[in-house]
This record gives sequence, C-alpha cells and structure tokens, in this order.
Amino acid sequence: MSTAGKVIRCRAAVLWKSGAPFSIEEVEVAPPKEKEVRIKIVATGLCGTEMKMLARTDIPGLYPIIMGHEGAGIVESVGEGVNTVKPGDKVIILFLPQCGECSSCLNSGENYCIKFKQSKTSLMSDGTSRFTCKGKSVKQLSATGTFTEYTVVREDSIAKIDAIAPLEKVCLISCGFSTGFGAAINTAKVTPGSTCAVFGLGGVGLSVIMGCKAAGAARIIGVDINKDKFKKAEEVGATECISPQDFKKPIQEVLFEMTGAGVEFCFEVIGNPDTVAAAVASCNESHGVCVVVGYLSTTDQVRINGNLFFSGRTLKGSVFGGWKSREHVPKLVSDYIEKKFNLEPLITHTLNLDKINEASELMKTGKCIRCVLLP
Ligand code: COD
Ligand code: ZN
Repeated sequence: MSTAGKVIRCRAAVLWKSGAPFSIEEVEVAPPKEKEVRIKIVATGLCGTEMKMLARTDIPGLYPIIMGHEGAGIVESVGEGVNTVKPGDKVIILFLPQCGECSSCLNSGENYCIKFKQSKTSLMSDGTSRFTCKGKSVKQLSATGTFTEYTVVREDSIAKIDAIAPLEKVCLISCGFSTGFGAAINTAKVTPGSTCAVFGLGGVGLSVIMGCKAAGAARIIGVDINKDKFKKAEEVGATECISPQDFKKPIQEVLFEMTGAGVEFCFEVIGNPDTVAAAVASCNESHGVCVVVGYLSTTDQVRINGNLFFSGRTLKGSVFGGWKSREHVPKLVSDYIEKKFNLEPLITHTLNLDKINEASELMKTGKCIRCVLLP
C-alpha cells in the first residue's frame, strides 16, 4: 500500500533538551510539501558536528530536534513541482543546498548557496518542520534530520546517485568525506610534491589527508592530541604524526623545525580558536595556505598575531570541501564505485539507530572515527 500523501509514523532519535541523551520515539513525518521530498533513510553517520552540538548549552529554541545531517536513502514520495527525482531513486542528503539561482550557485568556483543560511533555523523554508512527536513540533537539524527512518528535505538538498551505490558506505559522502577531501583538492588546491599538515585526525581530518595524498603531496604531517589516531592517519596517507603534548615549544615552531620553512598547506580540522592560530603560524611565510574546516561558533574570536600577515600567507574558510553539492556529489559517488578512493578506513563502527547513545559514547572516547547508524 502506498504511503504517498499520508503521514508516516516511524522511529526517530529525538533530543528533547540540551544535555539529554537521544530518545528513541515514535514520530509523525508529514508528506512533502511543494519542492520537497520524503526519503526513507537507509544509513546515516554520526558526525563531529553533532558531537559538538550535543556539548553545547547555548542554543536556545533548538529543542526538541532530530539531529543527523550525513545520510543516504531512497525517495519514498515527492511533493508538487519536484522533477529531478522520483520514488525509488537513491539519494544523498545535502546539508549544503544548491539552489542553482543565487550568486554563489551561478559562480562556477563557489558553493556557499544562499539557502544554506536559511537552513540554520533547522526548519523548512516555510518556517515549519515536517516532524511531530507527542503533539510537539520537532526541528530538523540544518533542514535535514537523518536520525530517523523517514525524513523530508527540500529538492535542492538532495543529490540523486547511481542505483548500484552501497548507501551504508556512500552516506559519508554526504558530509565528512567530502568536507575533508574537498578542502584539500578544491579549497587549498594542494600541489604535487608539497608539504601539508592536518590538525585534527577525526573522520574529516583523515579525509583531508586522503585529499592531500590524491593531490600528490610529498609530506603529510598529522597533528592530534590523541595518539591513538596516528595509526589510521598513517594508513590513509600521513607520512608522520605528532602530538602537541609531546613538545614544550608551540606546535608551529615544531613544524617549522621539521620542515625548514613551514608547511605549504595547513588544515585546521578541530574547530578551536587556538589551533586555528597555530595552524596559520605553521604556514610557509611566502606562500603557505591555511584552510579552516573546523566550526567556530559565533562567539569564538581567533587571536592571530597581525605580523603573520606581513607575508604571503593565505587564510581561507571552507564549507563542504568547496563542492557544489547537487552537481558534484553524484560524481564523487561514481568515483567511489570506480574505486578512486576508499571510505572503509573511515567507518569503524556500524550500529542500529536504536544504539545511537552508544555511538555517541564511542565518539566521546575517541575510539570511533565514523559510526554508521542503520535505522
Ligand atoms: N589539538 C590537536 N588535536 C585536537 C585538539 C587539539 N587542541 N582538540 C581535539 N583534537 C582532535 C581530537 O582528538 C580528534 O581526533 C579530532 O581533533 C576531531 O575529530 P572528531 O572525530 O571529533 O571530529 P570530525 O573529524 O568528525 O569533525 C571535525 C570537524 C572539525 C569537521 C567538526 O567538529 C566541525 O567543526 N564541523 C563543522 C564544520 C563543517 O564543515 N562541518 C561539515 C558539516 S558537519
Ligand atoms: Zn557533518
């Protein structure tokens, strides 16, 4: 019996308030409105960003919410005016939309779609949510919300992918992998034979390393305070790894000593103002490029010695690795199918969605790179 046009009741992980664990609840998912698509989620990853949000208590009005923005699934039904996907299509959810009309979408070198800003309300374009639970409206993180059996997103926030793609793997292309890999390839434009440093060796940092390697970097130095991350980093391409805690002097001085002239490409994949400052200071003075991938909140201020810019250094931001989401994600999926890169090293755990609190504990202990959740 078709569910199109009807409310679907299903399981989802709801966060009722800051600091609370995820609660598995029965929720109602409304049918998609105009230009929206309802998707049966097949696989979703728990990303560092959610872990950060779980730790924050300063986002009033965010709860109750269904988190999760890294996901892949199958179209269940489409709203009026949707013409790029149909029921049965395999899709990847995009926290960064590609509306195709804003100045960024119309510029071939940019990806910061104007609709992304609207998504920050964690509501759909009409200011409402498609989820309710126990009579209350439940928000959807970044107008996505993937910790659920079904979700509704805008048509501009999904990419149709190859029908043979294994969703429990390519769901990482939805966020973590693409964000890191693209930061190296598109944002920094790492050059063959160059020296790189990557601060933060989580799933996104490891993906940056893969990008540096694919671009032909000769030396890739991993930096993390958790030495347990070094083995995996070396497996995916780091040539050496260091912990700032093993040195008395600042890490930028250590990197200058190791490389002679500073690193040519430096990536901050932690989201900490102090490591951003250290990453900039680690760059080669005449042409070093520092890319900030980590999220800094609206209240964070970065203190950088101004004199560092009496040089040829560049400091850049990066969102979703500079990829135009709808356009490039299907191509990344095809590249994965053609074995041009590997996602397996990033997936350390796979659990049922019901075990999401276990997954979150695994992330906290630093033992987990990516946990894929299966609703
Ligand atoms: N010095 C060195 N390493 C550190 C430090 C420090 N002071 N503090 C933490 N680390 C290490 C941790 O040990 C850990 O290994 C790593 O940094 C962080 O990894 P994870 O596993 O917590 O996180 P990731 O890789 O899944 O995500 C990291 C991001 C920085 C991308 C994420 O937290 C974030 O800021 N996301 C928002 C930005 C973004 O583009 N997101 C894409 C949409 S989500
Ligand atoms: Zn993410």
